Amino acid sequence: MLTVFSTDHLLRSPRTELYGGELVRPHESPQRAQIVLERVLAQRLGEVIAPADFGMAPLLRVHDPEYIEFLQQAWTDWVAAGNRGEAIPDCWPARRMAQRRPHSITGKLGYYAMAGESSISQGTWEAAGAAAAVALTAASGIKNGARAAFALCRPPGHHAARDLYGGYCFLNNAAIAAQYLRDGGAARVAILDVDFHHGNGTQDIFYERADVLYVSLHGNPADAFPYFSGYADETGAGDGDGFTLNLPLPPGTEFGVWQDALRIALARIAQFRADALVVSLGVDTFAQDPISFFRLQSQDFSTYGRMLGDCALPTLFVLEGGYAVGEIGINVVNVLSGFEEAQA
Ligand code: Q9C
Ligand code: ZN
Repeated sequence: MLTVFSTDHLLRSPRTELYGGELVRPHESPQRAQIVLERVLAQRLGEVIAPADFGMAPLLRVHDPEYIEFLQQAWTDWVAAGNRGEAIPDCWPARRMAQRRPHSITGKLGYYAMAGESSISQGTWEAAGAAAAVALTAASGIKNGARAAFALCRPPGHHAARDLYGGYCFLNNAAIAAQYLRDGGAARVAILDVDFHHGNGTQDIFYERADVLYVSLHGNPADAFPYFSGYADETGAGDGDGFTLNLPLPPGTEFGVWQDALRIALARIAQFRADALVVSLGVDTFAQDPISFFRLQSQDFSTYGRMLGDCALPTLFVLEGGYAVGEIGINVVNVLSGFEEAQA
């Protein structure tokens, strides 16, 4: 399987994450991608290539132009305003308040943030742009007939909506890739989100569309981030009614129960008759993940990788979360190797 990787992910290396009332070292760290890359190489998964340049057009198919300008300018504006720490919002357009875009950078942070943990620091925009290019390059492999490709990208993307960042995400890499596949001729694209967290951004981007199916297995939002998205009764709207499927699962969920939900997800994807599958591949479902509450073991990632391979669809894997850094490489590559075993 082809892997696409850019060292430009290193440009996203903030010092802080707002966590438990403290500013801690971020869970979403540069080390994550380096460890996944090492495992890809050690297991000889296949060729590793650098991304091509796709420019801004594919980003603007998914994201709001003013949001992109905000991301490009946020760090510079934050520093110019005299702030000494990293850029963190502290005021949001909550219920019954004006939903307007302020001039002030602090106001803009609140306007565009769906959560407050993800500090913006120097290089965040450049790294997010490189991650989107990684996803697009892997998607172009699928478009050109590859059976599978792996976008080894960070920062992750599935919490980022058309004009929202947060949950460690800035540009929605999987959504940008799915839209690119649609624009390249795939009539129907399915997105399967196996990250522990609900992909509120991806759901929102495609919520009123019947050409991109969004299916997610995740920690019940009543108990888990992002708290305000991912309930089972969110099923799509308008033309997209019935084209979102959320399968929330409770604290302590073991692989057997998770696998039963995956079977439901895969049955819906088969019924949809997708031309291509995009997997939002977060491995924060792992039992030892520091911020999550499912109980998958490393061998379970191989088992479900084989189930994905059995779908026999052109499949793009896009890296999302996974914060047990010691095992992230093993768990990610177990999914990809399981997928390839099923192919064989
Ligand atoms: N107590 C991704 O996996 N904070 N993002 C959770 C838990 C945000 C996760 C706090 C987690 C974001 C891509
Ligand atoms: Zn996650």
